[in-house]
Amino acid sequence: MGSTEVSTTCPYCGVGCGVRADVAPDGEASVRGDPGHPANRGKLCSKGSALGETIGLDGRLLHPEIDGRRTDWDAALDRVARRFQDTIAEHGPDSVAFYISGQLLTEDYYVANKLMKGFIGSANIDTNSRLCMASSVAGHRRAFGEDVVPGIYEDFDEADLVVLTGSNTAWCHPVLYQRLLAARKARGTRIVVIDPRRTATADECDLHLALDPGTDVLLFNGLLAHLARAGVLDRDYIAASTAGFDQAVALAAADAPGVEHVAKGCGLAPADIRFFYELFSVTERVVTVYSQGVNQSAHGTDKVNAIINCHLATGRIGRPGMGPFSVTGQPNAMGGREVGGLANQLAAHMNFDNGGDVDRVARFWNAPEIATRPGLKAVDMFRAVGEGKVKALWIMGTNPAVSMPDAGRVRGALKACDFVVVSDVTRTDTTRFADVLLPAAAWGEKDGMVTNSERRLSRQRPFLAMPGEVRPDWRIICDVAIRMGFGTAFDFVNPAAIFREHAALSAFENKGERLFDLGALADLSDEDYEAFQPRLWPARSRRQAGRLLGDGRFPTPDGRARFIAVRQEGVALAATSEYPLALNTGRLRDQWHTMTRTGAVPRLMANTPEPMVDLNPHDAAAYGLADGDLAHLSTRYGFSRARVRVTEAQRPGQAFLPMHWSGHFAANSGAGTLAAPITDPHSGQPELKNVPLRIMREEVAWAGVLITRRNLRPTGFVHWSRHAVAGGWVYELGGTETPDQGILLARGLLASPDHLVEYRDRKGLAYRAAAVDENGALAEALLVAQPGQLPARDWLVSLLGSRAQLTSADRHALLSGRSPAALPTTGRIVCSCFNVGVNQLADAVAAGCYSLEAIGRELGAGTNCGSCRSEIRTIIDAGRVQAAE
Ligand SMILES: Nc1nc2c(c(=O)[nH]1)N[C@H]1C(S)=C(S)[C@@H](COP(=O)(O)OP(=O)(O)OC[C@H]3O[C@@H](n4cnc5c(=O)[nH]c(N)nc54)[C@H](O)[C@@H]3O)O[C@H]1N2
Ligand SMILES: Nc1nc2c(c(=O)[nH]1)N[C@H]1C(S)=C(S)[C@@H](COP(=O)(O)OP(=O)(O)OC[C@H]3O[C@@H](n4cnc5c(=O)[nH]c(N)nc54)[C@H](O)[C@@H]3O)O[C@H]1N2
Ligand code: SF4
Ligand SMILES: [Mo]
Repeated sequence: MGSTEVSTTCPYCGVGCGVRADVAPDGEASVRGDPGHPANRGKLCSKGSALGETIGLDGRLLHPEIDGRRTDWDAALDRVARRFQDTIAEHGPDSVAFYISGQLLTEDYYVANKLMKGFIGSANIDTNSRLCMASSVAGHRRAFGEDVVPGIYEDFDEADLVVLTGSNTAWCHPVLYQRLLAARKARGTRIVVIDPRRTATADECDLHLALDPGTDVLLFNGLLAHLARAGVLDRDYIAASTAGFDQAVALAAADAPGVEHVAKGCGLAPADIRFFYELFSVTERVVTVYSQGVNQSAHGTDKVNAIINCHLATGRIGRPGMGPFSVTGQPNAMGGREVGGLANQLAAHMNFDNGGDVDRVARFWNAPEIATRPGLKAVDMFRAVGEGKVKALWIMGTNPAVSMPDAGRVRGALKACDFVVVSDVTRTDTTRFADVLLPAAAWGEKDGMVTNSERRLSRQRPFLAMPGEVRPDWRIICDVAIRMGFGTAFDFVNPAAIFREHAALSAFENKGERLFDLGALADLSDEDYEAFQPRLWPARSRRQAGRLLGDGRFPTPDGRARFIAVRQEGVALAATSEYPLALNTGRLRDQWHTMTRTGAVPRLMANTPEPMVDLNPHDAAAYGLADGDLAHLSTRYGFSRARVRVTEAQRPGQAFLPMHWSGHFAANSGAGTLAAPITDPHSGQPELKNVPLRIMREEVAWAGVLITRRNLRPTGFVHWSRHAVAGGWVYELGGTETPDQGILLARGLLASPDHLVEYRDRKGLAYRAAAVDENGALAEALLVAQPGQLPARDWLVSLLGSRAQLTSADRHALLSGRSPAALPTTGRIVCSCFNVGVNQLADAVAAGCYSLEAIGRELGAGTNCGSCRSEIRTIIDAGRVQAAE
């Protein structure tokens, strides 16, 4: 392919930014924000801007494998089809399952769903959206009758109050967050952040409510009761458009009898709650944005409905600048919900429990064997795999060995399962369990549709040739379906053909009962599909859609929305003396999930190169932990290790661990291993934000660092973690053995222990070694010392990147453990768009740059995606304090 620019969509978060990608004739790819895309108008965040650095073929799966050995596609597809057929013949359709992903494109998702529900005849297909959006889906269905997000991004521009609850928007939906900050600048939008942690999002707000974990229902019940008491209700709207108000408000008032009661239950100051309730009361244009702090909860669905209740009571839904707004996580979380990829949905917003839907879909698909009841939801599905009830499992585009709660048990289940198929683009902790491994086409190679948080359909278009033998997911699924004998239903020639059928199904016998309707797109030609411009659904006609539900009519049988009476329940698992802390897990600014793509990009690893657990100073002191110590974390499900970061952002009694680290990046630093498989009764979504935790110091006796060009997976170490740097990798090592033994163990990682310059101190407590390549440039270096005694290594890392021939001064320095010259170290990277480190920032502040603008002018930092601005502000504040002392 040439060097023409291709318009496509970012494969990360649900903001769904448009991307222009360009491959130069020399193969170098570059990306920039698409100024014509309505979701981002040209902007990208740190992850989006680094997309060009993620498309290398390092580590890509290029050929199918059976039992770990390379094979050809025919053999692999035959094996998958035959094993699924045999298992179904012997044990019935419910003995097989698919576990898929919100990162698949709509067409992939559609054929996977059609194959399992329509033709295999089981609904055992669930997706990682179960861990992500299921509570929002259930809450929307309870309140609105259908899984509908009423708002659009313009509501962020037009609101006067934006409540961000359980959403670290600044890091997780950065471009949308910057859009909100721009609106705040222009019109003074008030922002309230509700999050137990003081996140980067809470840095810029009028009020931060650091509520106790899991107490959102009480807070919003209190709000509903307050709205009723204060007479801030839209009585006409409640009468004309809703049902169930009296019961809901009665229960809310009983649950939250007054502000003092709410304050106590949520661990908040009464004045702060009053301020929030007052702001909500007097502001008509309110958007309440929510995400995983709401969804990933044992009471997530109730949280969603407690929020929606307040919007229904004030009639603030679907009008400019108003509404509840569940932001989606993955690039195609919304598309997956459209096709019905969850085990308890059927297809195209049709359901098992809705009379006539099963028959309707069966006729449309010509699928008499269609499933007639819901299948297993993710947590139950893996339990059934472990119990041997599900005997053949196909995993596509997700890494459950890392991301599922109780991940240790999930790995055990995968190991025990008779037949596991994995479609992925790279090796992961999950692919280790694959009997058949299928190499999928990746972003940049794939072709299809995705839908973002505001229901906007956008195209992902290829701009790279497919490497090796990879194939797109839809093709792989259809090829298996054909081999299973379902040929005529899966003889699609391209994604456009699948999309047309998906659109036609959404419009099939739909006289307005289902808002999800793409009827106007059912006859798109291949050329129209190719040229498709981003547009919102519904697409019943050619006219562009906008907000939904603003007319006060809802897709329920009587056209009314439902208030849901909810009460605050206790936490799913209470702290005990053995597990006294509450562990919260979630995301970092620059990483994507299990790091299969972002983990290989040095500038995205630079901000937080190691797995860190955040602790309040009070708890750190109580457990004898200091900043930088290695901690041993355990819950009743498993254990992990991470380095302690002491921070006031964390409230006493709570800890936060990022969800990102897998076995590819650390020995044992997973969050999934610690998380509880306890689920919300309505949505089946697991509680991933609160599990009782014990934390202890890990008594390491030695620490090491290996700086190397090689991509290794160390074994036998108590702890290791690694991060990508220019030219290679840095491995942090540590153990409880004596330093002597530690040195022996660490030396085993060196490529050629015989061609080294080495130094060992006489007491055997410190060791330094380096190996050079045939050109005299540094190939690897190993430093071992007692904990806290490791020499600085920035200069060695830069030597690895520069590939310059070592001077004799360098060699001397290597052995003395001191940098040859006072090297200006950038320090830990804060701004990953411009690669600006904490030391440079501190220097600039010392030189008088006291504002974000001044820093931006001086260093560029913070002027692109903006997601580092809160951290820069902290550095400015610290610098000013120092200057004043
Ligand atoms: N950088 C980055 N961005 C991403 C992703 C990524 O991996 N990296 N992933 C994408 C995906 S799939 C998703 S789902 C989204 C998730 O986006 P977010 O939901 O914004 O991210 P999280 O960090 O999971 O959790 C959000 C916040 O919920 C808070 N929280 C925990 N418990 C409670 C509670 O009881 N009540 C309230 N009100 N808040 C609570 C946490 O402290 C956390 O700050 O991000 C998307 N964007
Ligand atoms: N403790 C804890 N656990 C969590 C969460 C949390 O907050 N805390 N959040 C949960 C949430 S919201 C989510 S969304 C999940 C995410 O968890 P996962 O879905 O497990 O995370 P990813 O790392 O994004 O996995 C995607 C996989 O798909 C592969 N892939 C990429 N593109 C393609 C493609 O085109 N085709 C195929 N076949 N494969 C592809 C990638 O290489 C990668 O292995 O984690 C959940 N788990
Ligand atoms: S905000 Fe960032 S990660 Fe999300 S779609 Fe836009 S560029 Fe991609
Ligand atoms: Mo997610």
